[in-house]
Amino acid sequence: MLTAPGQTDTRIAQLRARRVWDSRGRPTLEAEVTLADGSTGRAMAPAGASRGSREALELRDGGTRLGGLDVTLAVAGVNGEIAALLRGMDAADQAGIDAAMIARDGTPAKARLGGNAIVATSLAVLQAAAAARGLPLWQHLAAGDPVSLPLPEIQIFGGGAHAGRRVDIQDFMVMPLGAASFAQALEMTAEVYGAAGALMQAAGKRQGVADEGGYWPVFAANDEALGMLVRAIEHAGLHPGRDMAISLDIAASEFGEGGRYRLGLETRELDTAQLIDLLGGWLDAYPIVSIEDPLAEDDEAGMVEFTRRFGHRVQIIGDDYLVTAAARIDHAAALPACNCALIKPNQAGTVSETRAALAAARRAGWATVISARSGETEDVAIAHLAVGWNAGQLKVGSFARSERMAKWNECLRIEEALGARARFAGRAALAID
Ligand code: 2PG
Ligand code: MG
Repeated sequence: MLTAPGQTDTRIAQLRARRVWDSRGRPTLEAEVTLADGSTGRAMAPAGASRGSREALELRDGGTRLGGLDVTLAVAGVNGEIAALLRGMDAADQAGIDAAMIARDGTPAKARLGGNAIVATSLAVLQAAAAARGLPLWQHLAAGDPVSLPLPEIQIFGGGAHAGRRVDIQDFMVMPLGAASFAQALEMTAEVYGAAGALMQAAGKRQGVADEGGYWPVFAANDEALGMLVRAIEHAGLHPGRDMAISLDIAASEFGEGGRYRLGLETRELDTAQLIDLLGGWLDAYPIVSIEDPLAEDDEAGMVEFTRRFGHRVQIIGDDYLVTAAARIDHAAALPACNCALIKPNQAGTVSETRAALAAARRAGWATVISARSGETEDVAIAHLAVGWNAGQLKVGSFARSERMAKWNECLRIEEALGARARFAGRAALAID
């Protein structure tokens, strides 16, 4: 392929990976792509703690060093096999590049080359293609279609697998429904996060933060956290439900299997119907607008029943249950189970599969939430995916720790760049009216 002067040459000239460190101080990898015209793109792989069993698998070294978590094999795979495969391919052909990596890996869950190696490479290629066009990533992705700043879902208390299972429920979050802009949404969030910290302090319960920056959950019962959340919203001078609503990630696969749920903070083991009733009681008592993974990933009948009972009044997000897989979303939509999909690029393993999952959710008439992982980095690509794909909602953890704030702050930059054209997705982005 010859390029005329002034044109870009988006063939991949070089791909390399290096080991870097994530927000939990664990090894992860960064991929860096250089194109023939000199454009570059870089991306880091995040890592989950509460993972769905059908997610793309991370390739970790195993053994005893660094807890078995090192990524030298994954880095070597990028520098060797994947680099040889992609050299000379066109970075503008994301689908072709992702398909080539999937085929070369040859396993259903990307176990051989590693979902971590593949997703970092896929995102780095995407970044390089945007750079070659001289466009910010969100604009490259939008391809002229309408975009919006996402309604954020922000953690205030972190629990479950992110806080030593101090409480059962994983994410106690807020959503600033009354905001008119992304900038205002963050300002309202800052007031609530500050108020929650002050209330925890006054109650003698302020003991630092969990993995995603939410306060460490020193509560005797799961619903004590919900009460505290409502008080924090009120102390911030906001109206619970109208200005600032509650969103939960139950992450039920972490404490449930085979239709039995063992909640450490409740007095008994619950079956599916009892857990649904418990959560239904919370929906009645608190201004909750969104709930993620209310049942375990293996409890499909429970998901269907929960959706039948509450799908008309609350957003029901599938995370571990759907694992950012278009086929699983199609399947769930037909049941129906859920009305919203969590979209995590590293669950799918490539940009193309992530985009396909988003498209499947859209076809089903569902809402979508682009999401970070509990192990994150300073990479802000997901902020651009949320805007450029017009996903409507974004979940990146709490309102502390810079691997979280970097993403929120990137959205502020994009909102500013859009100027008068900026549109905030707001309340309308939810799966419910
Ligand atoms: C989730 C995520 C983010 P993890 O369950 O939605 O909170 O957690 O990355 O540990 O899977
Ligand atoms: Mg989740």
